[in-house]
Amino acid sequence: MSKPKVAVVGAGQVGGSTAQSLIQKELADVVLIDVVPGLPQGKALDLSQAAAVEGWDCKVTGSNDYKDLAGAAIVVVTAGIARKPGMSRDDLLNTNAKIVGEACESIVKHAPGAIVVVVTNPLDVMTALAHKVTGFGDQRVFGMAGVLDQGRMRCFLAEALGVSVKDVVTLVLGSHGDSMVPVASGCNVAGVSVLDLMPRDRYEKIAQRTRDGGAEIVQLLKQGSAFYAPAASIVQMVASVLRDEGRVLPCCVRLNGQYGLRDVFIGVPAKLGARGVEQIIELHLSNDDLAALQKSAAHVKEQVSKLALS
Ligand code: TXD
Repeated sequence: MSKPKVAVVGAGQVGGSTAQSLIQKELADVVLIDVVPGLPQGKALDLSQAAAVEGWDCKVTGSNDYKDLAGAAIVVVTAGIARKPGMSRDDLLNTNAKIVGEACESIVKHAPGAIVVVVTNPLDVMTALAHKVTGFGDQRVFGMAGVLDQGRMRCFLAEALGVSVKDVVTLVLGSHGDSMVPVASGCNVAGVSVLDLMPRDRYEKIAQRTRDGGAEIVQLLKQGSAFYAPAASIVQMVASVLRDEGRVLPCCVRLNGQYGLRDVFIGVPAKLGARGVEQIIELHLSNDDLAALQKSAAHVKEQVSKLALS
């Protein structure tokens, strides 16, 4: 039986792991696209052989030609450079804007009906750029970051409290950067508020570690940034679209008045189904959390204005 096609632009660390996880779950046939000759072809061949060993019934191909985007239901954009120790995500702005802009022009040309999931950093700005360049509209262009940030926080809280990650619920809004907004009232263990389980200062340290979660890994790896958890997060979002699951996941989406914000891409919970972003969920936030989200959005707007998009 033929499977939907997912194109992953950028066959680097995140792209390769994403392709692996997509075929492992038998969600889609995958095409990896990269500018480096041989890289996507080599990874695709290796992954095809892994699939043969494991019995995963999916095809993986690699290409240096954007024409091979044709027929993709979803295009995941991971192309660009990653951070080095000491760099912020914003330091990647100009280099990655050029790469993501080009990729999006090719998506319009070769996969005009696709849903676009943006991953490249700085995430919120690149998602705004992809929205502008593709013109695909608010439903079909969104970014991955919140699933990862919430996962990181879930990992830290489960470890601190000595409980299963399965029972920890977290809520992280805002930009995928220093102004990220972990929300204490949205964090609980099997329904019990996290602030009833640990002192506030301990919670605050975990919230800060979540904000710094990417940088902690960059420091350790010394070359490149995180990729296993990012890939797992991408695949959760892609699965919700391909299987029309309607999962409510934190996504970088364009707001249209929700949270008092307009025409800005920022992380909030959204329902993901076959049409992409099917609903934006507006939470009742405390004044402090709302102010933090608005501040985060102001930062994204400022960064977007540096791109001179309009
Ligand atoms: O939460 C999130 N959104 C993120 C984002 C989590 C992890 C990583 N995040 C960002 O994704 C990271 O900061 C980077 O901007 C991207 C990709 O990270 P990755 O770790 O995969 O970087 P690599 O290994 O350097 O891979 C990037 C690939 C590399 O193979 C390049 O040759 C390729 O992108 N590249 C291109 N492919 C296609 N087309 C063009 N134009 C192109 N330019 C570079």
